Amino acid sequence: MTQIKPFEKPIYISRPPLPDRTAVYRKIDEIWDSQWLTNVGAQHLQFEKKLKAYLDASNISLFCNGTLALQLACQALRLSGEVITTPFTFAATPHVLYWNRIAPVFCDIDPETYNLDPNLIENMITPNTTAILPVHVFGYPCDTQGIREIADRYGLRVIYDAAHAFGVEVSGEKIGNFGDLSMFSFHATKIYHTLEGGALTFKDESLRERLEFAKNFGFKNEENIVVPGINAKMNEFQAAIGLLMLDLVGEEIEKRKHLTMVYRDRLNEIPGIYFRTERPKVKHNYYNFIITVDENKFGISRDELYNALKQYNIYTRRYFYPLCSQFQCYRNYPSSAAENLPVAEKISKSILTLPLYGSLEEEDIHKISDVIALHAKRNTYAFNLRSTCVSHQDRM
Ligand code: T4K
Repeated sequence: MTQIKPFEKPIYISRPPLPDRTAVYRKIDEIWDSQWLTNVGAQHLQFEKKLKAYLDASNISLFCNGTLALQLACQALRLSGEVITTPFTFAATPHVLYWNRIAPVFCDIDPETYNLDPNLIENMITPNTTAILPVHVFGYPCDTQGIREIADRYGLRVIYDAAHAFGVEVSGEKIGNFGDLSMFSFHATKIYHTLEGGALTFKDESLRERLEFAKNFGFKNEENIVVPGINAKMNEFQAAIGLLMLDLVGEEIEKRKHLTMVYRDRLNEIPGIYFRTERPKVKHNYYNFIITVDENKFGISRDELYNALKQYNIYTRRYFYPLCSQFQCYRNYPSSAAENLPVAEKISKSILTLPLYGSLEEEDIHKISDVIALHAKRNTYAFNLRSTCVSHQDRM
């Protein structure tokens, strides 16, 4: 078998883009001079205004992370009973329901988008259902129209978990403008980040006051504590990084787009490796690069490929495996039964997130693709070598 040398340093699925150090030092000076570190200081106010414009949102509220933002969004909308959501997501999505004493009801997903299948939502609605919580998973937008039609028909609220979807647009509309409310995560692993952080965008102005109380211990003023709120405020350092990162996110998306095209070009010819391409009318953010592995056609299973890549210092992730419906805390829910979620079960067992971030070199993508090709049943490596791998061969 042809030899490929492992990467000298580990290659992770993601690395955060970072602003220039001197710009960060200038921001630290501003914060130090103000001696105002949190509780809605100058950076927070400035960031909120700029982000609102960037997201073209009617209303916005900033948070210390996306999970608490989503948790308080459920409270602001007065959700209770049951909420229909996807099992193919990060743990935070059903957990926020659980923390609100709401039962997550898992609905199967669409095999193309990996998002909630609107045609199946209706079957999951009961008299206790108060909302739908879809996720724009990996930044691919949900069928927002289909979801809205069902929600309208049954008088349900819609909260979008848009943790992955910063910068995405559908038919020219910014992704945060669908449903009653959308949550963005600004965790370090996201395409746009504030170290940790999150935001809610929403149409109904009256939600703003509820959210402000909820994230600041319920304080209306020094003497009036109107709800048993929590501390979910974004601090000045997070807001300052957010301001600097807004100038960089466009470039980061462009770099990831270019690297995505290289992956697609290289992996296209490998049997049993599948990936998704652009959706009509969508401006994508190229947040990450996802493949599915068909063991019969490729030759080895997804898990074998995941382990094989590790030998080359390539650390992929199996987002989202296991499904949330398989977590110990949810697996006994009636909707968690595998027969209820055939598409999600299948995708979860074959999915793999490959490394993708702006500072990754095009050559790195070629080498990762070479390693994948090397493990294919019908070895495409010799073919690839003629076109793109010669430089790796030279370096070996
Ligand atoms: N809804 C959805 C759909 C979500 O995906 C998430 C979060 C949320 C809600 C909640 O939002 P937040 O409350 O987090 O704002 C990561 C993130 O911690 C999590 O934010 C994210 N989703 C999830 C998909 O991924 P882990 O535990 O898998 O990440 P971790 O620490 O293994 O990092 C992945 C790779 O990134 C590492 O191998 C190396 C690299 N990395 C990571 C960090 C933290 C860096 O290079 N630098 C870093 O600082 O959860």
